[in-house]
Amino acid sequence: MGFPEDFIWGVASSSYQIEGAWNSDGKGLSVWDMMCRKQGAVWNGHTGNIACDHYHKYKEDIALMKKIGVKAYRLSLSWPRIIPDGIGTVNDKGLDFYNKLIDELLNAGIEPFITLFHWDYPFELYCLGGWLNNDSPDWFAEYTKVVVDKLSDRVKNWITINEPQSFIIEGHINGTHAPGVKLPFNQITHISHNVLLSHGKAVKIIRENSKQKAKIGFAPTGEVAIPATNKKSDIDACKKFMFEINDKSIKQNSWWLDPIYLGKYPESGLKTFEYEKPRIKDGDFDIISQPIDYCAINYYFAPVIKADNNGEPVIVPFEIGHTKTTFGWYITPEMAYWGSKLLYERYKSPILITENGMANIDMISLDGKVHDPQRIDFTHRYLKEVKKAIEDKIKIAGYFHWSIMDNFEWAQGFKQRFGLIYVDFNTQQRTLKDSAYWYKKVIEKNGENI
Ligand code: IFM
Repeated sequence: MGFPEDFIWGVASSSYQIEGAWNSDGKGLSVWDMMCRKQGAVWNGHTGNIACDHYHKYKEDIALMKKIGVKAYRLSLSWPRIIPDGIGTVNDKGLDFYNKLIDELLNAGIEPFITLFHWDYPFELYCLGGWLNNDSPDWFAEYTKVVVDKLSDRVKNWITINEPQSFIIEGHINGTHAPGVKLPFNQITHISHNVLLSHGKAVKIIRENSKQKAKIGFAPTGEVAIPATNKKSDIDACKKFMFEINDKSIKQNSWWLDPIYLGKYPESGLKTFEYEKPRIKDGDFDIISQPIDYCAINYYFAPVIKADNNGEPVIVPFEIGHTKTTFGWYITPEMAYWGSKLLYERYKSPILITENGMANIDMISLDGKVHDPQRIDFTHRYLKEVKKAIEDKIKIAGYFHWSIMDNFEWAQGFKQRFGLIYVDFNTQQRTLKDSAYWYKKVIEKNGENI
């Protein structure tokens, strides 16, 4: 047994990372437009002003996706492109860009998966307090309604929010991502609650307004861990590590997925946060725990965990020389098996791997090609673990490679290349990397060669 016939083989990207056209056709400012203007915020002063110029080159890009044979494309929408002030007047030209893009995808036989929010928050709403403002869930619902009214006749797959941990921790605690602030922890938990309410309200809007039966997910990227051995004690320690919250952090997936799937915050989190808990109103969990269809998850790296003598989790250090990507992230394919297994056991919802990939040293060789054997090996290893999980009866609906093309890697600018397609950022020339041809074969054979 291998990958199911209907396995979704996809690629992913996000609006700010590829679109460019930062001030074209009536687009409003996002917090990332502003962050890029802050001196020293982004490596070498890079900005997403042009990025991959996908706004103008989307047809070419979709033709390349078709050449690779992808079945699905996970894109995100720029909220301020659609509603420049975040709420109120809709920018028809901005919305029309996505309208045309969706048509182009469908004509190419590629299923669109829309992420409503992948970090390019409207700057005008940030000025009103952003996610701290208790109206922010309604703002998100308003934006969702505009999008669903326009696109749901053709789009049936939705991810509400991407990696809340990343944009909250990097953007609101460390200040290294937009909006670049450092807030106290009680405000962080408050933001997290508003983000969860935004998710819940968006799910409701999609269900009530979609012109066809919709499938919806939410994509966190929190702690996933790999047990050091198959001993029960190590596996239990791993679960504790993944789901118990013992430090003041909102990084654990349980902080996000327990409210959605179990209708409550994990007790350990409420206890640890004690005086810094979010203010929970009656009915909030009814909004947050709307049923969803995918437990979406992004996989990059994970620690190995063993149990100490009291059964408590301990991180096992990687041996000297354990392989890393150019980003410095350890390569840990087993997370795709263990993460999927432990999340599936806890939440009993089909897993959708919405991101997985690596930053690599990629360059155009003398023969004009881009040879990236490391990315092929990386992806092969992670997909083997996905296959193993499927063979263990864990429902995994699909896999989206991050990313379809090299792009603006946030505070790292264009330093890190994650794409299956090489982008020359000076000429905007695209070149399919060896990994793209390899992935094409994987898709054609529905993973039989994994
Ligand atoms: O590029 C990012 C993406 O925007 C969110 N997930 C992780 C990727 C690699 O850092």
